[in-house]
Amino acid sequence: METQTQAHNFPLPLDFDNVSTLLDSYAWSPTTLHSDDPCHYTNNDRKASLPVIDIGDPGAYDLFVSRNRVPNSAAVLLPTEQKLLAAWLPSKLCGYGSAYFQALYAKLMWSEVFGMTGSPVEHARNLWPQDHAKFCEVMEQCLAKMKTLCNKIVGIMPGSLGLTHEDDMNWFEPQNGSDQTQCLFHLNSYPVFPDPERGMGLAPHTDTSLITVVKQCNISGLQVYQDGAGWVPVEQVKGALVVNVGDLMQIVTNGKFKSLLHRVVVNSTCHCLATSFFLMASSDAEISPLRKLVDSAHQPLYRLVTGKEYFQLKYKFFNKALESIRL
Ligand SMILES: O=C(O)CCC(=O)C(=O)O
Repeated sequence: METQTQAHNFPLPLDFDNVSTLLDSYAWSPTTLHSDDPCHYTNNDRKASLPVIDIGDPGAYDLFVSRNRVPNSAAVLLPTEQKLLAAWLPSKLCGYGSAYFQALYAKLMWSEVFGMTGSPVEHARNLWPQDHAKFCEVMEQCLAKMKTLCNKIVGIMPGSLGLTHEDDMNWFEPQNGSDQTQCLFHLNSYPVFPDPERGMGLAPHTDTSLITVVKQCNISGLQVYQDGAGWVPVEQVKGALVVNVGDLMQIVTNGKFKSLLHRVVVNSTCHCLATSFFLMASSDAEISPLRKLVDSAHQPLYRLVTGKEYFQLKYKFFNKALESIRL
């Protein structure tokens, strides 16, 4: 059985409160960056201007923000020794730790994440033995509401490619009693970093998900990679959540929606708390380009994979996982 001790083999967050000097292991420079990241410095002349979409749900932002502000601060601001009681269990994608791709980069990221799939009770009980009910109640409500919101967004997106619901957009809806999607919720923490030019909150990556909904913090370090422009900060839009396209969406839309290469940089004045909600495929869901997007002029770009197989490929090939299933 997997134990908290085994989980310690995975990179655990540093005791950020007690670091007074910049440790070399956290100091990034262009030469230490992954080859997928050709341009380390931020292009501050540009802002990624995002399309703002009103999905007709006036409560969506408030629901996400007001409900999870309290749990986020309650969880990620605990003392390190307490957080270690709920250290990451890889097979459950739950608990405290660093992003799974930390091991692929030579330098360490200045961030920590409290991850949850389904119920956080087991980990929350370790953190607050007598007092976890409220945290769990709020997080479970939030997970359920976010899943509804994400399904709505995912239902709308193929429509913009000219598909109707009958076409075959219902592939992610429950079939034969089994749910085709699963969710992963991350409470992200990016403490103040002494030298932001050399710090990396989350290294460049694409998400495995269909879509990811991000609630940025006030001074967000979220940046996207744009061909020709390099790393561009994401414009903050008041009252809006950011929706990232993930790898699975690129597969089902046969490359029409592109998975977004992004990263998070740190700053020297503000401890940022952000939240990411990933809508994933369940492990037995079968994922392939939608039939209506494939014809003699548009050959399928990707072979069929199950959710489980793609998660394994992502662990193995990381940002090259899509290429590994290319036909
Ligand atoms: O924390 C953020 O601002 C974004 C997080 C993110 O990109 C991710 O979790 O993949």
